Amino acid sequence: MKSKETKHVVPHDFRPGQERFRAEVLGGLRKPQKELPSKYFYDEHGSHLFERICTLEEYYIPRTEAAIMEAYIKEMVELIGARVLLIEYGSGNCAKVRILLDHLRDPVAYVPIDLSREQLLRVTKDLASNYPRLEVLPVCADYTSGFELPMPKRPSNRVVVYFPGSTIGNFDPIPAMNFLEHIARVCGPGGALLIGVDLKKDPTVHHRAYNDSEGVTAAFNLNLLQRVNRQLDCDFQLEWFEHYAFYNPTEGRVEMHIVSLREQTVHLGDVTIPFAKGESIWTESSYKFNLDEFKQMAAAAGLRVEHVWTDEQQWFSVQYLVS
Ligand code: AVI
Repeated sequence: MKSKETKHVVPHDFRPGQERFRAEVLGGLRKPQKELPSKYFYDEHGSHLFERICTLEEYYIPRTEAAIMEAYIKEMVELIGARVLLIEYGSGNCAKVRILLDHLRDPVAYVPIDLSREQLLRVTKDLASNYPRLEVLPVCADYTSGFELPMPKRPSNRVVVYFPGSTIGNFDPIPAMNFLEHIARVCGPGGALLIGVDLKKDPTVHHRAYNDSEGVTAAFNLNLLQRVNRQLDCDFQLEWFEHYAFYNPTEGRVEMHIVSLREQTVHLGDVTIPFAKGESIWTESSYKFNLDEFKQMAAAAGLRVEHVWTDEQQWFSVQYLVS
């Protein structure tokens, strides 16, 4: 008979297949402003690079969010209450959720949702041994598309979605609002969302965060082309492309692009993709908010901001929203 741990680490698998990956890459590269979806950054190597970004001095988000969580965890778990079903979108290495798991009162189950199956398998195994009473129900999926949530064995008092790291900033405004609406539906009446939201600040701070001195963000960005080469029979020549990131104050977002350093042609299977010198592929947007902007977007999605915690400099916020 299989051990309890072995049973826990088999994720429900709803990963987008190779066909969808190819269709989305081709669709993006055929647009007048070429683009690639940022969700594809996170293959094994990309996830590893992202973990390194999270340790960089310039990338203030993880440490600022962690400090807010540590300072106010008691207030947070008080609001969340006992016996909740906790769902995390884009759980990554599941490092951030541990502070919640350490303090929540008798959580019924934890559902980490992520695209990286390897990472999910690894962290789910660790969680099962660190939190033996907790039912861990991993789901391997693109959380922006529809999939079924697993049912925990025990009934819960409330469904709480945890969405840290300001990943909401990687959605454009309308999709962000739609996604919050989707979360409100998942939580149901009486449910809640605990979300990390990056705030607008001095643009030079934004700029440094996405142009680090060690070039890790550049490697993270360019790894997307390497992934496309590896998985889709493509021939991007990495030395002829360059990372480019800047803060766009009109739109309130950091834009990451990959710029072609010369006129060139790339082949994806039998499809030819021409690049002019200086032409870019837009790979990511990271929207930054002020508290009122976020409140309004949440309200349009049917969520009410019940509490906001910030750091002293007001660089980042953790917010508790109820449906
Ligand atoms: C995951 N996401 C919130 C990060 C961000 O800041 O937009 C991804 C990232 N891109 C470059 N550095 C970090």
